[in-house]
Amino acid sequence: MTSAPVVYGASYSVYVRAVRLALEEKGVPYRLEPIDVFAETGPPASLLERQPFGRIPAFEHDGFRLYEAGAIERYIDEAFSGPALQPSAPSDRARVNQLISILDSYAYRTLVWDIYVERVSSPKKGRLPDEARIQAALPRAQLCLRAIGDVMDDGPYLAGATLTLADLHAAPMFAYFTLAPEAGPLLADQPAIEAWWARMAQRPTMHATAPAA
Ligand SMILES: N[C@@H](CCC(=O)N[C@@H](CS)C(=O)NCC(=O)O)C(=O)O
Repeated sequence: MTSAPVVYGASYSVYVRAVRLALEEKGVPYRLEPIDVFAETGPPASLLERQPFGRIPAFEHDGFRLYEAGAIERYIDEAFSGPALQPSAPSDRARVNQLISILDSYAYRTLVWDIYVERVSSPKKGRLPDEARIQAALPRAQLCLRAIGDVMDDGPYLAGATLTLADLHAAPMFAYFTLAPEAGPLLADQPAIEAWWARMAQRPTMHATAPAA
């Protein structure tokens, strides 16, 4: 009998949500241990023991500690029963990994930090948006969406016919990005991604992992 895995982090985090989505889609019970990485005092020491870069999520299952969301998601898919979230053909699996890498390397900072945080999140905290930062991010966002759209082809999921980790890695980023008015026109140029997001946003696991108000 194995113990329930623990996810260390906060529900507002894109990467924590991606890991939770993998657990939810597999039907694995888990515990979310709250850690506020943006606390004024900085990341708590208990997090730094598990994640030396002070980022969330961290993860533990049966004494096995892991960090980096993509690695955690792959572990969850491989260690637990439930629907497979990675295709078995090498070329299809490579597409999933390529998408996860595009999301981490290019999309996360541009879509979430440069556009969503500047336009939506910072103003809520009383800061004026950095318009120059947003404007500079728009062509990069367009490039990200075009690249994802090219890999996606006709979909309906990002890596083809079935739901994979690529969808679960992307959806939390799009959940924030699409709250910014800049997202509408950018997505209108990528109808397959727009339709994908409309479907993903309705998944019960997206509701189950929605950030706490
Ligand atoms: N490469 C890390 C990235 C995790 C990450 O950036 N998490 C954000 C929250 S979504 C964070 O902890 N940010 C804290 C900070 O930037 O100080 C992973 O894949 O787990």
